[in-house]
Order: sequence, then structure tokens, then C-alpha cells
Amino acid sequence: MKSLTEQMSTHPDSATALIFGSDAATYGELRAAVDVFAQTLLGERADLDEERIAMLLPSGRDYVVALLGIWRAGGVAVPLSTAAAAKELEYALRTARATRLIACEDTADKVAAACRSLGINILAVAAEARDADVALPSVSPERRAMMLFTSGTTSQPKGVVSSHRNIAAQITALIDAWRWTADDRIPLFLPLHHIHGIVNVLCCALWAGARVELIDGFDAGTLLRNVADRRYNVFMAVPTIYVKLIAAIEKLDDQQRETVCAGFGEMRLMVSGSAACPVSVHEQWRGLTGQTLLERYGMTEIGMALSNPYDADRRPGTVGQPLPGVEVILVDESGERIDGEGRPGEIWVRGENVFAEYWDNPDATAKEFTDGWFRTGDIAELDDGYYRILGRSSVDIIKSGGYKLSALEIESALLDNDAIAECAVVGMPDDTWGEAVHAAVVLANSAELSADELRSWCRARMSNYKVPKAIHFMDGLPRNAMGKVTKQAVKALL
Ligand code: MLC
Ligand code: AMP
Repeated sequence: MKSLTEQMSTHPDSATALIFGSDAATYGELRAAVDVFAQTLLGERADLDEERIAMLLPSGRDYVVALLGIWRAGGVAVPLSTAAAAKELEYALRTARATRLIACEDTADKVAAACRSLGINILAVAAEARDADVALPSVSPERRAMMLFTSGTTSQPKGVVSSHRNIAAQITALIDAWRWTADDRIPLFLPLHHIHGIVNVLCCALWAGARVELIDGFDAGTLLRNVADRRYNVFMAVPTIYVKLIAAIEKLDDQQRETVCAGFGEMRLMVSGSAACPVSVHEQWRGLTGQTLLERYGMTEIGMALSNPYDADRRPGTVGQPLPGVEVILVDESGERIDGEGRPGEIWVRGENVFAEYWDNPDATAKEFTDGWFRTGDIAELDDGYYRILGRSSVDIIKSGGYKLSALEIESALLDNDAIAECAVVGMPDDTWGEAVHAAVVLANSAELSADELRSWCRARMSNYKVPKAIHFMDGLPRNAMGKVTKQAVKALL
């Protein structure tokens, strides 16, 4: 199987690869910049031999050059969130055992102290460019390529490691199923430390020889203007973004609304994923733009697994069928495979798309696999040949605006506050975020703390999107006969 950089070498030099601000880069320019950066990273070495190189970069040309340069030189890219708190970044750098970090002027300060204490060198993309003509290594598909941090049922995020083969399999499944071509033009406004933005948008577009417009963060106004100008024909977003776009479209005057909706209506493909898209949002979107969103299901560990069809019936409320090369089964609580329709079971996935391992965590890796199948923790049923996601096996995982958050991680951070005796974090249904983080908090004897004080205390310690949207002060938490806090009872109380 080809790697992304090998596939990119087949695209014409003059074709536009990236648009960023008022600038652009052709495939020829991008390839040259990637090779120079790979050489810079190598220095006198022949191969980075899976050295973990972290990236803390906003969306832009340098991000793409850094990611592909690390891959080209045989390293493991560890893209980090520019929205993360210093403490979270320090944890990721330490866990990945990163040795170098690529940053820019705006991001370097946040990690400077952590890098100093961990002995990590900070470098920039442009400043390090040089002309030395060093041969680049040949990197086998089995080698580790990327580590993405994912929150889950543990109080600390795990590093999900994918090989070049895994990533190529994730990309090619979508190239096939969604008919990517070199004529495609897509905006990329999603965060670049998760597979939705990295694999589904950036890597797929580069694989196809298409054009990606890099926009640093979602801004409805900018996007609607660009859509009115017909700059894109493919669009991928999380449900929260469609909710926000609907609200923004509704504020436009009649003429603007007509132009924008026609712009969306003319696109060849609009995809929703990373969280359940409510049927009402599907319907509103179709009502406004005439587009039937294609909903699909995926996960950091597996890329995309299930997708509604490109050119057959797309059914709101379902996530379609397995993608090419991806095997999916449903398994009941006793471990038996479910064959019929209408019976809920856990989604198990197998294929080259499935990740290699949790970094430095063989126990966690072993725990999530049975007979070569990755157990997702998501529950689904088959409904007339289409998979329907019913929920998750763990109440401690919250999906807010497409981000997967761990209730345990947020609780553990809250408990660092001396005023808090105990707490329980849960995800409550929310029209905009899908689920919103709520915290039930019991204060220590005689402690005083307002919700606003606690929220600003949180901001210094966690990514802003993890900060509880609501804080409920309580006298005690509901517990079962074993003395364990029952999250379902907490949710019922809230
Ligand atoms: C922002 N905020 C959030 C939030 N995003 N709160 C809860 N959940 C979120 N997801 C808060 C901020 O903290 C801030 O709060 C306020 O909202 C405004 O921040 P913002 O940055 O201006 O918001 P906005 O740009 O509108 O961001 C919303 C968003 C963003 C939906 C564009 O969350 C986003 O890009 N989500 C996508 C995440 C993603 O790519 N997931 C894919 C994972 S991979 P305050 O209090 O400071 O005002 C995966 C696999 C798969 O899931 O299947 O794809
Ligand atoms: P992450 O770990 O951030 O990659 O998030 C993966 C999780 O997002 C999956 O395990 C699902 O719970 C959820 N998810 C992704 N797509 C969908 C979808 N279309 N419908 C419901 N849940 C989804």
C-alpha cells in the first residue's frame, strides 16, 4: 500500500494544494517544502526511527509541512491541541516521550516551561529550513506514523498510535466511498489534533490531489461568505457546526440567505459525523439547502467504519453500512455475535484501518481487543440494513460538540480544588453541543466557592471546551448500596 507522500508525488506540480489566508501552495511547492523540512529534522541521521515529534501549530501551511515532513523522515507525528491548557500539554509530551516540538511564535510560550523540564527542543518550520541534499529514508507501511490523544474511561488520555498502513487504509476507504477527485475543494476549519480534520479532510484531499482551504477555527460568517462565493464543493463538519450554521443562516437577509443556501445546495457532498446528528438537524438542513447530509460513524482508533451511501438512500438517524475494507459486527453482552436486525449490540471493528496500539500501554490495548476485533464501546442495531447508533456502554464518556471528553478526567481535575469534597461529572442532552458537561459538586465543610469562581479556576487547568457548562452545588451525591456514586441517578437529579 502506498503512503500519502508517495501518492502525493503523482499530482501535477502546478495544481493548488493549499489555500491559507490570501496565500496558496501548489503540490510542487508543498512537496519541496516537505522534503526540505524532512531533511532538516534528519540532520545527519538517515532515519528518525519513530522519534516522537510533537506539533503545536495553528491550522496553516506550516502545520501541513510539519506533519508530512515528520512522516517523510520516518518520525511519529504527535499533533497537540492549540486550545489545551499547559498542564494537559505537559502530560501529552511526557507520555509520548517526545524529543522535539514544532511550534510557532504564538504557541511556543505555552509549552516553554514543560519543554525545558522535559528536555524537549522547540523548533519552527520556516526558521529551520535549509538546502542540504540528504537522502530521505524509505519508511515501511508497518511503522508507527501518528499518535493522537483520546479521552476515555480512564482519568488520563491515552495515545492512540496508527501506522502508515492504518492511515492509508483509513484514507483510501473514504476516497473510494465518497468519490474524492482532484477537482474537489474543501474548507478545513476543524481542530487539527483529531482524525476528523486530519484524516477525513486534510489527508483525503491531499491523497486525491484536491484543494484544501485551511481556516484556523470555525467562524460562521467567514464560511457563509465563502460558500456564497462557491469556493467549495465538499464540506465536512460535526453536528454542532450544522446547528451553528443554521442559526447563522437564519439571521441573514432574504437575498443573502438564498445565495448561501444555493451555495450549499450545489455542493457534491456534505458530511456530518463525530457525534449523532439529530434527525431534526438533518431535516432543517435539507429544508434550507436541499442537501441530504451524509452521516457516518468513526473513532480515533479506527478511522471511519460506517457510512451512509454516496449515491443511494441516505437515512437520517442512521450511519449506513461498513466502508470498503472495514469489517463490522455487533456483539451482545455474552460475547455472541448478533446476526438479525433490531437487536442492540456493541460495535466491533476489524481491518487495516484499526490502530496499532495505545502508546506504552499494552494492558489497555489488550483490554480493548477480542480475537483481533477492536471493541468500540458504542452500541448499535441494524435497522433495515442500516446501522443505527443507540448509545455508549460507558456513562463516563461525553461527546460535546464532537469532542470526546472523559468525565473521570474532569472530576480528577475538579478534586484538585481544596474547596471540593466530592463531585460527579455527567453529559446532559443539549441542543447545540449534543451533550453538555455538567458537574454536581459537594463543597468541603465551611468552604465557599461560586460557580463562576470554579469555572475560571477550571480554565487555567483544562481545555476550554472541557470546562463544565453548568455547576450544581449539592449536599451529597446519590450512591448505590456499595457506596458508589450512580451517574444515572445524578443525571436524573440534574
Ligand atoms: C467550544 N466550546 C465548547 C466546544 N467548543 N464547549 C463545549 N464543547 C465544545 N466542543 C466553548 C468554548 O469553550 C467557549 O466557551 C465557547 O464555546 C466559544 O468557543 P469557540 O471556540 O468560539 O467555539 P466554536 O468555534 O463555535 O467551537 C465549536 C466547534 C468546536 C463545534 C466549532 O467545538 C469544534 O471544532 N468541534 C469539533 C471537534 C472535532 O473535530 N471532533 C472530532 C474528533 S474525532 P466560553 O465559556 O469560553 O465562552 C472523532 C472521530 C469521528 O470524533 O468520528 O470523527
Ligand atoms: P473520538 O474518540 O473522539 O474519535 O470519538 C469517537 C466517538 O464518537 C465514537 O466512539 C462514537 O461514540 C462517536 N461518534 C462518531 N460518529 C458518530 C455518529 N455519526 N453518531 C453517533 N456517534 C458518533
